[in-house]
Amino acid sequence: MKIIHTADVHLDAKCVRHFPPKQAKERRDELLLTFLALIKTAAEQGVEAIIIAGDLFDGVKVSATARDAVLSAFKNNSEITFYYLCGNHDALNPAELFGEIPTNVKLFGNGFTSYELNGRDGEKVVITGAEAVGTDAAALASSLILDHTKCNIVVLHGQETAGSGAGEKEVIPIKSYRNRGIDYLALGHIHAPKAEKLDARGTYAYCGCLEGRGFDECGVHGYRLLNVHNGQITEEFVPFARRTMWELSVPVTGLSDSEEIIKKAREAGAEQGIKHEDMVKLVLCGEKDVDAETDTEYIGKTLSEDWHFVKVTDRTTVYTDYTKYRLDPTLRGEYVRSIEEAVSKGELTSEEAGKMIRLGVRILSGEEQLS
Ligand SMILES: [Mn+2]
Repeated sequence: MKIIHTADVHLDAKCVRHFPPKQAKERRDELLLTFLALIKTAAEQGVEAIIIAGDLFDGVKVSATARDAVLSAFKNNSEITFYYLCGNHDALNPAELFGEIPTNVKLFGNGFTSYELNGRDGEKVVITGAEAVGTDAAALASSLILDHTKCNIVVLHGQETAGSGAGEKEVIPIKSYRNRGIDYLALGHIHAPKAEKLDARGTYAYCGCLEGRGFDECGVHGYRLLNVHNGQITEEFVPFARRTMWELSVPVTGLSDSEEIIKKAREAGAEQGIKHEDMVKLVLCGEKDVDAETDTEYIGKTLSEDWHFVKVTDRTTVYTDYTKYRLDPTLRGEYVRSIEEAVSKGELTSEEAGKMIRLGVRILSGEEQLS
């Protein structure tokens, strides 16, 4: 029997922190499309259950589009049982949100609730979960009672902790779940995938979010596929996101213009395996010579033909070679020398001086208009 573990889909998340409005809307649509694609894949592969370990929705504002699409997908895939445990972001009660709960959708409450899942191949699993929001984590852990002779999956949503969880909410004291008869602890809340041994018997795992919503969610995203055979669970992480977010650092030290930076960024992207459909935050770093021509807008626009979306962030420091201007008889030389003097007197920091020189030299060379 195959089971999918997903979580942190965050449907209807605004996505505006990292993207302009157009891309944010596109990303919102894609969160929904990928979740629906996951259900389609599950149906095609004969997956019998999908565990949603919290944060299916992002908050109180749920669009009619997302609500209706999710409800239809649940109803149209009656051969799959959905175990939907609400996380801290699922602000709305599912029964109120959907107006009905299809029979193939199982919900959890504040205390542990167990469901028996009988596979078409005769495998049996008990799926037990509790919505930890607002409950003392240590008390919740101690209230778990499982039949050790059965194959047990436990579902929780929260931040793992090495502590006892006493007096804490929305945390999961991992050690309190050891030697409790758990074969697989399906977790949600942390957005990067992770799996570790729980004890001699079981594994605990975060599946991570299904799609990155911004450049703070870089890296591979997908779901975990569980296979139950002879009462034993084996699992694997399956990459599934349609786009990967990347933060790509490009050192520009020694590069003299935008074209050279673009070339270097393309090389770095190819080295990392960035694909055409991916989204990239390009971070220019290192020391930029004050004479170097860098047009971040042009760089971003050019690379947007290589990758789906590119945001350029300039974190370079400016390097000024004052010796080049010592003998420059023009107004530009005069200007740079006056700034050098101000730096030596401590009236300007070298960073401020670099900015002034960069702008001043371009204006004096007629490249920039003083407007
Ligand atoms: Mn969460």
